[in-house]
Amino acid sequence: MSKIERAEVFVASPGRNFVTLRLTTSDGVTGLGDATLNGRELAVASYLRDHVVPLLVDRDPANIEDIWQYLYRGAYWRRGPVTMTAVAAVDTALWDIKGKVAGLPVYQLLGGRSRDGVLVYSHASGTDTASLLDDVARFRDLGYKAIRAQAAVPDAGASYGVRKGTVYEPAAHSLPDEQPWSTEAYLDFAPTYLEAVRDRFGFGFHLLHDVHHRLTPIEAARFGKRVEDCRLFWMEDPTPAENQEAFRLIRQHTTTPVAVGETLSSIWDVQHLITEQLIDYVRTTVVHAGGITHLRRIFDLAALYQVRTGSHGATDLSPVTLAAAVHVDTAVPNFGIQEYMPHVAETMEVFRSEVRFEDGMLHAGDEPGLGVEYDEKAAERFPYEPRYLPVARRLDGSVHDW
Ligand code: KDG
Ligand code: MG
Repeated sequence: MSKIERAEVFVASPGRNFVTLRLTTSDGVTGLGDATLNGRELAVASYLRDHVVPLLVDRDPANIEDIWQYLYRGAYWRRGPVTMTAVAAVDTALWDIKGKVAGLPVYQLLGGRSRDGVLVYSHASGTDTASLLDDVARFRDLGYKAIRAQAAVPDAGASYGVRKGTVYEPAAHSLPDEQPWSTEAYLDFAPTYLEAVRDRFGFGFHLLHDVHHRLTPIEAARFGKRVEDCRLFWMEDPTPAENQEAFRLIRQHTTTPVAVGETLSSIWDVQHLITEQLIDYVRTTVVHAGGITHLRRIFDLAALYQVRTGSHGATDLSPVTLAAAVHVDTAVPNFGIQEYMPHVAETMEVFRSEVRFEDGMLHAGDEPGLGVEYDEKAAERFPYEPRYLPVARRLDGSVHDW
């Protein structure tokens, strides 16, 4: 019987921080898992090194489900982003190993190909409407068939999702950047730039928008109703999702589709959103929702209720997660769309990935496993740097959801 012989946790910052788990079996097969939790990286690294690695050594890497159950139920303290990211890293690495042992790409182990490629959306942004329109034009020229649009709200400081220079990286400071927020200014302005995008470019591509948890349910209902003529593919995270019931109010008022899930880590967190059809797209990801095993379980539940997938894919999810996501997306029947923000060159020096972008779609490649290699020598040139996500404050100084 093959055994897990070694489990190594790498923390490095090639362009941004990533935590990566590498498992090696007694037969010399390696598997990679992403364990990055933006702004809380070392908590997951410690959870893995101090509490999970000692449990893995000598286990049979073939028993993915049993190891998943052991780490989830066996911890007693289960769920939550730190735990589920650590479990995800192990699970993803085990699927990578299983693919390599079988000589098959992971999507084949998940039931094979359901589609030719994986439709992606990327991020256009601007400091005002005119620069947003230029950016949308650029993404259309690059071949994207789906584009998310975000612009800076006048007089409300740094809005979510607006790029400075060539790369959007919100976790840019060694302590949280505090950014002002005005709901009133956003509600007045955001619909106007979404309308300007449709006026200028028409309806021949998918348009998305991320509200990023900033509105109350009734404000979100008003926003969704106001932008119905823009025919958004989705409005994302219109209100925080701790209270799943909150989405019922939004649903009662608008036909704008709703996407939720990037901060949620288990099937229980999305259970009512899915079974009561309060959302249209579930955005849970491999890395933050317990790996391929648990994500597949969420997606299968979603399929019963005509909820489609739309996995989170910002650059704080490493190329290992992106590859794993594209394998899952290739196989599941209820795939909707995949978020895609290309990683910077330093990141791709450390992670060599088979995933390819072509004509608005990502393709997984046919290498056995996930098709990603980690260059630990290259990673040594990029030591970990403490970085936090921003914190939002209303104009009266009180803390708001970022
Ligand atoms: O780490 C936080 C980011 O991944 C998040 O803010 C990005 O909302 C996001 C998105 O939709 O990509
Ligand atoms: Mg988002």
